[in-house]
Amino acid sequence: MKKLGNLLLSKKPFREIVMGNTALVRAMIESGTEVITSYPGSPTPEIASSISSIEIAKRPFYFEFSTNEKVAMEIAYGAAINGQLSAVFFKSVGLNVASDTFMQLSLMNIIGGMVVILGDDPGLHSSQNEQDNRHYAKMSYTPLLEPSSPQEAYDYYLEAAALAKKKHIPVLLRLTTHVCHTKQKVSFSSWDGDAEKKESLFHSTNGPYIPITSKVIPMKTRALTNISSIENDGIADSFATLVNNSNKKQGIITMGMPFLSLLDVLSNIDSPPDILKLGMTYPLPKQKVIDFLKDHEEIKILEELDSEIEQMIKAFAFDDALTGLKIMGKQNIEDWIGEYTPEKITLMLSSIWPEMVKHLIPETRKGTLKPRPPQLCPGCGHRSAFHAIKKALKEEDITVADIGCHTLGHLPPYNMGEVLMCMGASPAIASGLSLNRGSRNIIAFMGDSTFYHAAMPSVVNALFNNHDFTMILMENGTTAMTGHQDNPSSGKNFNEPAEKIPIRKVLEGFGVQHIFEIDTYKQKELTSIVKEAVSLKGFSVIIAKHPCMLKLTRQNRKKKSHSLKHVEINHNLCQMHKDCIEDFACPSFSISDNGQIQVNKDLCIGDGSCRQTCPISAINYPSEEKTI
Ligand SMILES: Cc1ncc(C[n+]2csc(CCOP(=O)(O)OP(=O)(O)O)c2C)c(N)n1
Repeated sequence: MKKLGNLLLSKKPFREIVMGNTALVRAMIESGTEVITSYPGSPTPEIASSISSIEIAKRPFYFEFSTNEKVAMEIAYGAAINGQLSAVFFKSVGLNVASDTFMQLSLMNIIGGMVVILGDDPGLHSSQNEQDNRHYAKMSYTPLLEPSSPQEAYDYYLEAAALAKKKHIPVLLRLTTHVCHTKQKVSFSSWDGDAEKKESLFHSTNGPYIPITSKVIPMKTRALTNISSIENDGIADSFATLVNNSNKKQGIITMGMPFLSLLDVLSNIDSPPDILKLGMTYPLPKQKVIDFLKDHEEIKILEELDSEIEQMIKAFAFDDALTGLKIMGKQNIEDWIGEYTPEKITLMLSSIWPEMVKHLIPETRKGTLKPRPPQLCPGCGHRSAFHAIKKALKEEDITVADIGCHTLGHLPPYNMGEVLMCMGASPAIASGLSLNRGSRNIIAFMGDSTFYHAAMPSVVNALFNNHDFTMILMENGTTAMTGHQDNPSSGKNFNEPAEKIPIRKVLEGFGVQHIFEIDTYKQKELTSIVKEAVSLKGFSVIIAKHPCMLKLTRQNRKKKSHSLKHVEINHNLCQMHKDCIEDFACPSFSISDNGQIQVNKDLCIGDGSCRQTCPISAINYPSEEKTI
């Protein structure tokens, strides 16, 4: 990692195989970005991992993981109106959280410039929806760049930063999962390494910064004027590339990852269609698009997710009264869903131009890899919690999940969490459910990062409006789902040790009357605490804590003295109740060919949380094995 850090700080130009997320960090350094903020979410956390490879004292910028995306964006904005070039990055749905702030950004005179990096997730590799954030660009009058490769992620960041600085605006840089995670040999430029320390430049007269009713119209006019100048002054044009220019009949307009898939598909075709590859997709390079339309008889638009570009292009054709031209965008529901892989593009093209691609229709991929369903890790405290909580609840009780590793509790055999929405939503949804709960108990689950991210207002609301349910706060001291980023209950931030903000004290400060706290490995006690909590009138909270065992095991493995324990089944005792497999469901257990329960030593971390689940204590550590 240190090697990567040194490379990222190299003053000389270099070429290196890196993923898109890492290429961005070098671009941040070269462009003189001074403040970078984020909240973790796939596919972007590796931007932070790359940052962490640079020694703190040598980082030419400030970086923090903030408590949520809105806070992250506001910090970046604050820095940018003080003259510092800033960037904020997060996953697709992060923009929903940040949108209340984001929608005003283009109204302000952001003197330092600001780049908003989005990790959209077509194909839902790790998200709760497949939202297409390009809508936000149009909605907020913010220019939008869409790189298709790590090289372009780097190039476009530099362009985005330059544009943001020049026009004092926010610029959106939208990457998708594969652009973030693909590796490519990227050519980087030099860096002079002399980040000049600027003075604090904020002054209210630099504004406008106050979007109150009477002042917004000129601010909006300025935002629209900026967009119009980017469209008309050749800036959007400079990101458009014509690939092939020899097919007067068929043309394809595309961008981002679909462009790369398309190149794959067309590599074997003798007379491929012309391609107009767009880099800026809002505003569109209008004249270039119109010229391309005029030059062809049939146009296919290939864009993942929604029909953003298609609608704009069809409007251009209409306004320009282009006739005799066929523009083909989305043709069926599948076209709106998932990544545009080479296979998908081949199928799409074969339905419109069968002659062209008939020899390319791929064989349906045979499933050679066994699907690996998501599951809680061996030793996960959440598993112990769900196992214990289930014992305390009645069949008709209602459990509301939240976002995090603990979401996996909805899977069998736990079936804990029958409703899920977005980060921090469970307490308020539980409040709504509790309004007519009858004799049913309502339980909301919550992770610690999520508590600080978006749940506190609904916890306060539960108290304010006297809602009647139990929240189980699964505290593992980290943001586990996205790769163990620190959060306010971790006792450190990205850069240094930080005062741990104890959830219990926060809840006490809010005035929660019924707070229980227990280690989730104490399953019996947890079961009785849940029974007690749900029997109480009003809002109660159980802090069900246990450190994230994946994180802990990794840390321990680095220690030389560490030796890994495993549990074993005492086959003399085992009566095949199978609670360890069927109820507790630790992936370390399975049935062997001879019909006995076996422990997979590659998976077992020896935590022993399973031992209490066996009714006849047949799970032991080797040294304590009992015989009948
Ligand atoms: C608005 C938003 N931002 C980020 C994410 C990505 N994300 C998924 S789970 C999660 C955090 C989970 O951490 P925590 O609540 O502590 O639960 P744990 O995974 O540790 O159990 C995040 C940040 C998201 N889904 N939505």
